[in-house]
Amino acid sequence: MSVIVITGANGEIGHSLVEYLAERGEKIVALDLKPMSDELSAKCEKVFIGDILDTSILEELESYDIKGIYHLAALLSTTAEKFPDLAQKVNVEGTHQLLHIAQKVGKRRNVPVKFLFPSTIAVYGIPTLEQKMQAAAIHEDQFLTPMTMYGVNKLYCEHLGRYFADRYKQLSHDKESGFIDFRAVRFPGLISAFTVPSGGTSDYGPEMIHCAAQNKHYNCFVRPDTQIPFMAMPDGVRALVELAHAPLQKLTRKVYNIGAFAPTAEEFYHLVQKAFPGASVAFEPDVRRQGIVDSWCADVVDTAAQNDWGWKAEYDFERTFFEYVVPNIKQRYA
Ligand code: AKB
Repeated sequence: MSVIVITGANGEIGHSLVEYLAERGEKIVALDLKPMSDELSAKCEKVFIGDILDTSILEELESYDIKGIYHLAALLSTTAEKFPDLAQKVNVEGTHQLLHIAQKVGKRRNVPVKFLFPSTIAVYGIPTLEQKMQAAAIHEDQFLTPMTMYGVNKLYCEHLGRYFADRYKQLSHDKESGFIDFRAVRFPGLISAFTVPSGGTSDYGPEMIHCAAQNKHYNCFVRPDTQIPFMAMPDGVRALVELAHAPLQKLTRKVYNIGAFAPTAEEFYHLVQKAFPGASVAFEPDVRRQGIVDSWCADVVDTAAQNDWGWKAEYDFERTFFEYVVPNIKQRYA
């Protein structure tokens, strides 16, 4: 029985991904630091609760016939900035360990393990706001000088994945590379109706929505003119799974931008008001978090993903609010 491993299964993307894959009959082995709900656990063959660096868990993981890994466990940008050394351990060493497992399992089964890696727009670091607005939508190979530990970690892991896939132990006599099929998407800020994000810097968008849905006031920590790309969670999950299923020969790169919509914080606020009339929001920028978001791109060019594996977001900004967020979130906070 071959399984799919999902790390960070209890996180924002993990929740939706477990449900999506379980509905399609996949056997899931989940790992998370925090216990999962009974409902979510019931959708998995096996649940490991513990640290991504726990060697006993990693050894047990390796004994499974793993066909794919979605390695979602990570500290996001704001948390990683507060605890950069921990971020290095979790984000980089955790990925390194998982790549090792994938390589060994791929070699044992003689079938490459698909390794899906959620990277991020935080890998971009644009020096000034003027350059950011001038550049507008950017390609995968521009401005790769991240200004956060999280961005640095993720960019390094993109390279680590490529190295493990193509050149791992390239001077050894035995064949050691070719046992991992590494693929990554650079996620924009994600909006989920079911989970509240924590530790990210794109969190102002979803936080504004979740506060409005609960009739709570929200102090937005960025300026109204702040612009970065966002995406509805169902599109984010679908992107990962569609990339996983894309024929390898069609892929011209290992790491892809994926875009959906790119509103300013003010546009976000206007739509929140339309969806939740009476929403109370004040803009009280936090200089340091603002600096992080200002270094990220205003939007992305995702033509490579469109051309290579047919990527197309199904949810635009309005549809995200009125067909996904509002009906589900109202139920959640009813
Ligand atoms: C964060 O804000 O850290 C994440 C991201 C953009 O990758 N949501």
